[in-house]
Amino acid sequence: MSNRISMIALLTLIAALACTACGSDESEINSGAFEITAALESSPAAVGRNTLMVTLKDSAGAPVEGATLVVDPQMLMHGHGSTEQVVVSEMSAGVYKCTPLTFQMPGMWQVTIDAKKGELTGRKVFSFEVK
Ligand SMILES: [Cu+2]
Repeated sequence: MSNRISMIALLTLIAALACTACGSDESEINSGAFEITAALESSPAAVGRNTLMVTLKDSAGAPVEGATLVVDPQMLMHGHGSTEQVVVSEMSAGVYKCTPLTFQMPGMWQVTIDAKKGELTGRKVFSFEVK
């Protein structure tokens, strides 16, 4: 089990490095027990308050209700996070509204979503440029 986890971590790292190498501004990594889909309510992301809609499904594609989500926006190049705490509320089965996602300055932001339900955990990390 722990071998499998380190293999997933390694593959995730390779994927991250590969995407950095290809020079893309946007990257996306999904790992763990869930299929996590995330979309900003209005795109591209703007300086100020944004809203993120997250859809959580299990490996069979069924919506995951009642999960705990932690959403953490970070500006890695500057070593700081957001000025506001993200509040998560479940709107319907497996659909979570995360707001405010506050980007206080333009540039590259990375958002990490950690999902947990019972023993199952999953993570999605994605990054994009805020203009
Ligand atoms: Cu910054």
